[in-house]
Amino acid sequence: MEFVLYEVSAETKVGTITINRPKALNALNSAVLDDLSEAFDLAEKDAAEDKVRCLILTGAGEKSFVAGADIGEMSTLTKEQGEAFGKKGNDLFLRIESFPIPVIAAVNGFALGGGNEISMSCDIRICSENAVFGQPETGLGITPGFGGTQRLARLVGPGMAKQMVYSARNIKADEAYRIGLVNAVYPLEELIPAAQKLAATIASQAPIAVRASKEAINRGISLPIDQAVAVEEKLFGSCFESEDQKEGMANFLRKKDDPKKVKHVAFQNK
Ligand code: DAK
Repeated sequence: MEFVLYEVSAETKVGTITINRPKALNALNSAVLDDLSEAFDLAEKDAAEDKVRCLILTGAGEKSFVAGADIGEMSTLTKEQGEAFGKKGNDLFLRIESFPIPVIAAVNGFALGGGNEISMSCDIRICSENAVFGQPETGLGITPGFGGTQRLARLVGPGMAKQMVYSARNIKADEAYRIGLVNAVYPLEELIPAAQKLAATIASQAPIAVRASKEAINRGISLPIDQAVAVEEKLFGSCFESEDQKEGMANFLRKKDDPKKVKHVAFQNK
């Protein structure tokens, strides 16, 4: 992969995917999208083998997470090529959203257009103090095209999403935090350690339960509540009789009997 790095910590079972095109502020061209797709293939294989339980997605350098789709490449696209480019991005972003394990976006600078959109396809966003978010597309004569109109409205509400999209105005980290676009803001040098800590905490919970929780939230969010709780019921039920469920609950009961019996449960993903 020319533009993407993929690393795994065997100790914490956390994988990190880094978009590595800093000279162009990690803008997404077709080659980057292809490399990202390959990195997620590797991560999916590792997740199936229980080598990775949580992923971090970040950008190389200290200035930018992703400064959007590559404007140079887009400027010369025909309608057919534009459609193919859009499909490549949308397929990838949908895949990240429904990826079997959680994905944390560690936003280390600009997250504009497709950059904000890829961060919104992740489960959780945290960012550095120098992060800048925005959907500048209306200023380029297009609408957001990688799900921005849809995911932004779901995350921050239609009023704030409309303001950001119609005005093409960027917002800084503190405002992104205030409107709920990111969960936390850190000094730049603390961002990756914080993402690793959060990812390791997630990776230490029962994997079957974490995956089922992700599926329940994702599938339920666009359903009426009666259907959404039915989805939850099924996924809740699916955790029972797993070794992790039995051990997790037995551990709690042991603790109640005798606090000295407290132990860390190393969940087996079984
Ligand atoms: N594309 C290509 N190159 C980019 C880029 C981008 N989006 N953003 C930055 N770069 C490049 C610059 O051209 C420059 O390259 P050199 O000139 O050094 O070769 C280098 O990165 C450094 O950028 P600057 O010199 O501009 O750095 P500054 O600090 O001065 O400014 C900036 C940083 C982020 C404010 C500025 O670079 C900027 O405004 N960048 C563009 C941001 C933007 O508008 N992004 C949104 C793109 S629109 C679709 C689906 C989705 C999309 C499209 C279609 N379909 C369904 C078909 C998505 C659209 C978008 O994302």
